Amino acid sequence: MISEFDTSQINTWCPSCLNNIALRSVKKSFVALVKDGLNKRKLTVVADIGCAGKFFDYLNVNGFYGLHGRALPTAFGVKMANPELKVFAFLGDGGAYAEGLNHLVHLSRLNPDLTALVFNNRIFALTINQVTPVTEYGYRGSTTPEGSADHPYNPLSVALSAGASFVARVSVLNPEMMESVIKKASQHQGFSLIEVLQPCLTFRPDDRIQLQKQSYLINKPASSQAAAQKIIRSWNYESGRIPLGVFYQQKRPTWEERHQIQNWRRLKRKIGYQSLNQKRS
Ligand SMILES: Cc1ncc(C[n+]2csc(CCOP(=O)(O)OP(=O)(O)O)c2C)c(N)n1
Ligand SMILES: [Mg+2]
Repeated sequence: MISEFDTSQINTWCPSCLNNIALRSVKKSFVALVKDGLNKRKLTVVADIGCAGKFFDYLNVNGFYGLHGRALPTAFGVKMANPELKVFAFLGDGGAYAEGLNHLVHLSRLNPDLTALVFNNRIFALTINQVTPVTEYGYRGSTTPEGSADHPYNPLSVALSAGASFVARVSVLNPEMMESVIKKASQHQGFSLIEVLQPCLTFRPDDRIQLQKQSYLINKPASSQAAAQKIIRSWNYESGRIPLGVFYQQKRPTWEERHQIQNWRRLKRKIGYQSLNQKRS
């Protein structure tokens, strides 16, 4: 039952925010994971700061609020400390693609077994409508009244180049697909990146229509990294058709496997803090 993941927190998203649809998909995916045998206590959410971070407020699971832009290294630390946890990071496009871009690159490269859900509304929404690195040229936001003078970059392409082993894009307007991709990502052994297109109805209401008109589903993941780059780069975050689906999935050793983290955790270290202090004095 999805109500087992409800909390008593007051919902402070804007009325009718499409994140509410996504929240339902997330809860349904969590129900399915528990049904498949995952201990609910092992489900762990690490949240960034922003509207996207608030998912954690409305999910009755263990977790941690990171600093803005730092949900990914925090999630990685949680996983390192206890590899038995099933870790999901919730962050926005600002947190993932601006402040936290370096972490996205390194987690893609290092491949720890955790899932990142990046809610992309193409603005810093909670701080009221500033451009992020995936906002299009010409966008009039609160700090760009004359229109943004900069073009976006393609973060999924960067993540793939850095070695991401699972790269997908879904839309909050297609909750069944979102649910199924979350399931696939959580079954994937390694770092899975899901970009969730989430039109902000308050500041960018036209995005909803654009997403409806311009998005299309791809059939299956690309068979090579080069083919995945081609499909990912077919949308430049400004104009044109928007592909949705799992673009790339590759089995390769996780960070935990390569570092034999199970053995590592059993090591008993004698650090000798006292002698360190003596040397200093
Ligand atoms: C280090 C730091 N920088 C800036 C902020 C201010 N801040 C809080 S939420 C936010 C916007 C977040 O945007 P995004 O990550 O895209 O999430 P959204 O609100 O759009 O879901 C910002 C800039 C902060 N809290 N901490
Ligand atoms: Mg945002």
